Amino acid sequence: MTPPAAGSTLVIALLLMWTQLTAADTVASTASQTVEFAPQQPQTPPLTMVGNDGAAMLLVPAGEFIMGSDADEIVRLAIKQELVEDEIPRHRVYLDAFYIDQYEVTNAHFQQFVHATGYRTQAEREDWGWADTGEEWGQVTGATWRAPLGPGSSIAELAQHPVVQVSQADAKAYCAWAGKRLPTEAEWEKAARGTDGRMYPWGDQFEGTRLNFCDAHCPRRWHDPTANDGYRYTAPVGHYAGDQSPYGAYDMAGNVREWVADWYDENYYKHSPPRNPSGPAAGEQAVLRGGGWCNQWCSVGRVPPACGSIPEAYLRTVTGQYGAASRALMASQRPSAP
Ligand SMILES: [Ca+2]
Ligand SMILES: [Ca+2]
Repeated sequence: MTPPAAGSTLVIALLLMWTQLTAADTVASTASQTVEFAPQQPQTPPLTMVGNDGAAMLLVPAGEFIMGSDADEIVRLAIKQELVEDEIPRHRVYLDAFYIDQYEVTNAHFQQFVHATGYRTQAEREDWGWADTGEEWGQVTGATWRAPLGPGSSIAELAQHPVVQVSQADAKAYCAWAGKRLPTEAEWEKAARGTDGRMYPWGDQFEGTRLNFCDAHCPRRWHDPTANDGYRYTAPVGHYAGDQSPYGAYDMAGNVREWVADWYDENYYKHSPPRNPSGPAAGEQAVLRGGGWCNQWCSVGRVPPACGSIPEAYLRTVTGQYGAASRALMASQRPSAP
């Protein structure tokens, strides 16, 4: 006779346990000293938790969501289709439940990681980073997460701002230290837009007061002179109550762009698997998601290629090594599907 599979054995054991409890309950009710047994209820994962790094995390329940964009959205938003071909079409994707950081990783948390491990970022080892030089980006010697704009700058007043000048490899090292991993692109997109296919974390209409983007303070020629978000570069994480996703994650439209785990393939959305997609098996560039302080939005025109980005929260962007924060995802405590 073929032995039962391990799963079957578990089911049988649980059923036996329930039978014994029921019998014991009956016996107990007739005894002089009553012992009560509460029926076991299915465990519902908590909506929030705190990671090993002390960062707040949010539950994104299992289920389907709408990923990507359709050509009609591109027309409605007056975006050139060739710039967003890589996020077409809209398609349904199922994801298991997961927890994701509520905020971009801060300088304070990254500093904890560095103090604990002695880690040196890629920019520190190579002694340069892409940094703002006034009108454009430039390769600036000495620009690192400790000195985001190069020599003379510091993070002394920026403890609650997102860490920048980190490569995807740096972000992965941070996540490993915190017992987490980077979100997949699909996980990031669901955490940002919820299940209904909206274009921004808050809805379908761009509103320049809801996020840190290239406003009147921004040192780029494509800045929006009519908007004032209060910050020339990064803002403290969670500063904009309006830039909050349906699950409660902040700054997924603005502030800094964020590393995800996936390799980039411009055709991936056209053939990605419908359940838990994890990106192409290999590639040369990694995906960044969301907009940043230097990005303009559809209300004010196009982002030049020098910025390396597309001004929609859900448009897929590719970039080089530096200049983004990471939003870490907890993998080791992934809950069972509710
Ligand atoms: Ca700004
Ligand atoms: Ca962001």
